[in-house]
Amino acid sequence: MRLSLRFVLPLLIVLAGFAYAIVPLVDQFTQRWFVRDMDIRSSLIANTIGESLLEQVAAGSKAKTAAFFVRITQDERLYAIGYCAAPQSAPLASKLFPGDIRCDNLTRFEGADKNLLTSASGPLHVAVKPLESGGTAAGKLVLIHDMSFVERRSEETRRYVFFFFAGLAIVVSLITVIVAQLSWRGWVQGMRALLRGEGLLRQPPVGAAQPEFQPIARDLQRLIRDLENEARSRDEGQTTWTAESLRAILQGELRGEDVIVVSNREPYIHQQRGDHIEVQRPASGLVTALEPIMRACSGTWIAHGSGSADRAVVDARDHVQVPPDKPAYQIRRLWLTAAEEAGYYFGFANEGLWPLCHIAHVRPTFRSGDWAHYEAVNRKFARAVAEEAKTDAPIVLVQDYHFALLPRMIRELLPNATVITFWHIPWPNPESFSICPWREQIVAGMLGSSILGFHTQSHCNNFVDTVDRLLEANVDRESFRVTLGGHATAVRRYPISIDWPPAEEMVGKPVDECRAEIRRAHDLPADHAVGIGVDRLDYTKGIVERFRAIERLLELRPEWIGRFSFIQIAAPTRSSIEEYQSHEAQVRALATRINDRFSRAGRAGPPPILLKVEHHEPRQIYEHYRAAELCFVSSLHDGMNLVAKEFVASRDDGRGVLILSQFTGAARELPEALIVNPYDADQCAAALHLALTMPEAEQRDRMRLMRNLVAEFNVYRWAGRMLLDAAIMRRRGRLADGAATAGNG
Ligand code: GDG
Repeated sequence: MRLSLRFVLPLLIVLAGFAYAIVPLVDQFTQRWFVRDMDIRSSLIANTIGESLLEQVAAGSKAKTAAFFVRITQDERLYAIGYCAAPQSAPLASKLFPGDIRCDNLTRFEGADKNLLTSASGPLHVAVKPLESGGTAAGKLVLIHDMSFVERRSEETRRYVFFFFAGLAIVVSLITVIVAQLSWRGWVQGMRALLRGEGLLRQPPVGAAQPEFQPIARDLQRLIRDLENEARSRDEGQTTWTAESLRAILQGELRGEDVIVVSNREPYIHQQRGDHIEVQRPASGLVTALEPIMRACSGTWIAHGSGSADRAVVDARDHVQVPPDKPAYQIRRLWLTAAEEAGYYFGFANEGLWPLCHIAHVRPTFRSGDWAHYEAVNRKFARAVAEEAKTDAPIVLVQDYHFALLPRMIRELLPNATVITFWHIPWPNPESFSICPWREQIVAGMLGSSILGFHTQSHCNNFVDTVDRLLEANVDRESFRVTLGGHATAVRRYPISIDWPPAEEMVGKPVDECRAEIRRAHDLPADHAVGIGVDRLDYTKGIVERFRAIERLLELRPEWIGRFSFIQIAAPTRSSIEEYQSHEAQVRALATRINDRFSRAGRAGPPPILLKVEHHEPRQIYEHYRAAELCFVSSLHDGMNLVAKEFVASRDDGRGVLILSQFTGAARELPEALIVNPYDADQCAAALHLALTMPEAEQRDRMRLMRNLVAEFNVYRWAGRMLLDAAIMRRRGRLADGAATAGNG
């Protein structure tokens, strides 16, 4: 429709122009040309025949003159001829000479524009030419030409001109259509690229580079980015991030769109305990962070059903509503065979990618069989996403290193989905990552995401460097956007956090009660100093280094022997992996050795290390945080570390000291903690002593600053920022699609 209009419109304009302006103009011109022609012709005839005519007139033979006239008027155009010797005389004239031309009215026809006469036989041209003989006037010759041929010629010329203009109009229309098509497509593509943030610079709209547009495109891009940043900071400045504000974003910005989370670990595990079923919350930072978000948005969480009673509680479509006491969203459980779990989860994810991404000096193990399972399980989850999606454009939050291939697979099944992938662990430098045999596939799989998030800017930098090293992708370091095969991924930093304010059930019990109960439960005197550590029993958490630091404290500051104990909550994790088994054995042995050493030191009293290798409920963990003088996080490498933030959140009494490894993402946000190098036992021992002796006022000052930060940068902001960015991206996408649809219409 649009195309035909573009074609027909110029055509109509040209033809109408022809009818109204060109035709009269052409008529006028042709007539003027022919009149001039007739004048010249008449002068020529007069000059040629003038002399012999005068001779015949002088000879007085009227018959000869008539015959002379007949001969001359045989010329098909010369209609009639006449001679006036004087104004009073009658004209000597040929047969068709019009009667209304007389010798006394010849002056009527002597002006340039007065020489036309209309007769019964058509238009006539009258030329009056004075004759001379021997230098004196000798009458006037009247030459009358038939002008009807002018009409015919004019008609012919009009036809030619019409065809010429019609042809011209078609050519003009075609050119208009082609130019319009090209520039519209270019404009649409340019706008799309701009909206994607790639700019016209990276993908010139019509193939060739257009350097003259580059500065404009760059300015435009910058302007859009500035506006977005402004909007962002306005959002951040104004919004207090809570479950409610997150819900408002989901319902407002995202118009209640379909939200699907995919993670390996499920947020609620149903375990068979004898004849009853127990619901367990797993020890996982990821679950801790996502659970409040899912409560807020009521979506679907797809995860591996790993509990012994998981199958018993699901419906026919493998769904179960959670939390059990107050259902707010649903889990879709996926069942894995033992071989799949061994290859995908324990093998490739935890023996390959986990040590690959953490600098903890444990070598990764790569097996092609594990890789095959990893690929197959990722595909299985992709199919589940497609099954669970209620629209063709859901928002899918893909969690962690178990699903590096999933983003691309989802995009293949649901090209319009907005895939937000969050990588909860660090991303190593390109050299380290390159030892993975399937490095390219992993990176390309992740680049199926719309947004790819890491905790810190250095992880983003490492990822972008890795892409640059491994793939032929377009890497824009200014906007941190990577384009692979025409699809763009925004690589962004979203530091994860925790629920704020902490739930009443976590901090409801007064600190004094917590102190008393925890000491009582562990057989510690009421005034005993307590330190706390809470981790999965993972070699990256630096539990061995932590114990060595405690040992060093007791060596350097023996006054703490018998007066200070460190409670280590160590949740069993990945225990079928050999590395984890030997790590657990090492941790247990070290705790025993240190406890033995300082019990033998002669001073009776509680052991310095209380190692609790068992699962705890979040409420119990918070009770421990609130009971302790200090919390020690000594990770050798950690994406963020939520324990540090939880400890801060739990201390509404303003007391307690956080000792935090410099190799955690959290160290960048909590500089008021005592930041340590976990490999430096002396430094850590000094920090322990400092924490145990820190004046209350200093504790409060540090704690206040840290609590302010965690309150402001809570988990709702983490999720809200990602979802807002996704909303902006979807809006841009819709704009670009709208423009493209309009362009194709
Ligand atoms: C990854 C990254 C990143 C601990 N023991 C038990 C238990 N926990 C809870 C803690 C805390 C969480 O587990 C552990 O948090 P981390 O941050 O240390 O997390 P990782 O599991 O290593 O997770 C990490 C995190 O993802 C989030 O992105 O911070 O860097 O490695 O919430 O309280 N919870 C329960 N029982 C326990 O025995 N229920």
